[in-house]
Amino acid sequence: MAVFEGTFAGNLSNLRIAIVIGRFNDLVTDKLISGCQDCLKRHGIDIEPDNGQVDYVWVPGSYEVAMVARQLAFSGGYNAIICLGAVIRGQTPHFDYVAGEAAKGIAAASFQSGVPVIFGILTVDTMQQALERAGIKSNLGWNYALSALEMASLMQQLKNNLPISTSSTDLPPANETIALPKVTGQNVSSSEYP
Ligand code: INI
Repeated sequence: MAVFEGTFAGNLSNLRIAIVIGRFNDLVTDKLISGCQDCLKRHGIDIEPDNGQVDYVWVPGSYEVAMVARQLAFSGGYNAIICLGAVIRGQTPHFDYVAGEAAKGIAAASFQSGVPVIFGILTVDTMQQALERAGIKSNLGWNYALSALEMASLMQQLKNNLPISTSSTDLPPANETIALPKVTGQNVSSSEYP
């Protein structure tokens, strides 16, 4: 029986990471990005957008994060994807819909693609709670980046060491672009989706 565990050491120069960020509540999400970048940088990752190791994708809000994360995951170009957002409870049930769909969508993107997609969506009652988690007390952006590094490392280890072949059709090769289903205007049965 083997033990597999992600590590944070070694040469991470080949690692490619995408960060998907909801612009809604960007007072908070800007700070989560800074936390993420601090962690990645201190693990030797080049965080400059122009240098190709970390890509940044902005979307309107947390509701849209999963859709983009899924597309990035299926592109085969990333070892991990970090989703950042801040959903703050208001007077209406809106919070539950946005937070719920974001969580479900991010889990599905990860599960379907086999690429680690990190859930970095703050779900809180007040702006104060959000800010406390985005830099005032601690910055969870740091933790989300660390989870991405750990999962990228773990998935690589599993890929290299599992005793059974993982080349079956339900796991996309890491370096191969997977065609996303075309929108035809007709109903597409769920079985046609990867
Ligand atoms: N998006 C958030 O990221 N956080 C929120 O708190 C939020 N609230 O409260 O409405 C929010 N709404 C926007 C949503 O994510 C979508 O962008 C919008 O509904 C368009 O699809």
